[in-house]
Amino acid sequence: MASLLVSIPAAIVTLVLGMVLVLGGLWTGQNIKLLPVGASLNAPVYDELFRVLFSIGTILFIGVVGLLLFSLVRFRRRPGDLGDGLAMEGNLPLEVFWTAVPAVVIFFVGLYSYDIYDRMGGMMPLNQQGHHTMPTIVTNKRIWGGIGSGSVEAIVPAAAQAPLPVEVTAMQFAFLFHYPRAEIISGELHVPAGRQVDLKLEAKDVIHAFWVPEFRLKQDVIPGQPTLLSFTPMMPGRYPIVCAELCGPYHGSMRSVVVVEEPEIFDEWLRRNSNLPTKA
Ligand SMILES: [Cu+2]
Repeated sequence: MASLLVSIPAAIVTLVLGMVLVLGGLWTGQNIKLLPVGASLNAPVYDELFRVLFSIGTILFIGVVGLLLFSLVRFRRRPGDLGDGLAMEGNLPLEVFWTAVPAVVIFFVGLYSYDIYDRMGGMMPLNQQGHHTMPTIVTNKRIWGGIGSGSVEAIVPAAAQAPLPVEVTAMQFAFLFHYPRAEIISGELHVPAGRQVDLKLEAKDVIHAFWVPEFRLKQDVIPGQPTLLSFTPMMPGRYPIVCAELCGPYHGSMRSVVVVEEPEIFDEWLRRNSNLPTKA
C-alpha cells in the first residue's frame, strides 16, 4: 500500500484529494438535514445560504483537520531521531496562497450573504413595502423593518391578496396577537397559508425577540420602536414561536404557537372569534 502511494506523484495525490474534498463538501452541504422544515416563502432563500456556508465550512474543516492529522503522523519523531527539525524561513508562494484563498472565500461569502439579505427584504426601504397603510400605525413614530419584510420573488398567485395585518405585543412573558380587522386578541398566531402577513411588533417592557425557526425569521422587538415584519407562510401546520432574547426569569417559557391554516379554515377561525358586531 505504502509503496503504491509512493509511486504516484505527490501532485496527483494532492489534486485527487482536493477534488474529493471539494465534492464531499458540496455533497454534505446539499444533504445536510440540520434545519427544521421550511414553512415560509422566505425559507428556501435562507436555506440556500446555509447550504453554501455549510459546504465551505465542511471543506475548510476537513481540509485543515485532515492536514493536521496527516502531519502529526507523517512527520512524527522516529525512534533514535534526536536532531533538530529542518530550518526553514518563510515560503512566499505558500504565504500568498494561504492569504489569497481565504480572502477570495470571505469576499464571496460577504457578497453572497448581502445578496441573500437583500432578497429576504433586509435592504428594503419601508416606504416601498406597501404596508405603511396599516390603519393603526402612528405615523410620527419611527418604524423599523425587519429582515423578511418581503422582497422574496413571490410567485404565489395568492400574493395578489392584501396582506393580513397583525399587531404583536411582546411582554414579560408572553406574546399577544391582535387582529385589528376582526378585533381578536389571541395568545396564538393564526395565519392563512399562501398569504402575506404583516406583523407590527411592539414590546411593552424589555427587549424580546420574535423567532419562528420554521419560517427562518428572527426579529428583535425593542420597546419604543415599532417594527414591521412580513412573511408568507406556505405550509399548514403548528410551529413554535420562541422569545429569542433573554428577557427575565421566565424568558425560557415565553413561547407561543403559529398555526398556519388553509385559507378557508382561517377565515372560519376569524369569523368564529371576531368581536366585531356582525354585519346585517
Ligand atoms: Cu421575551
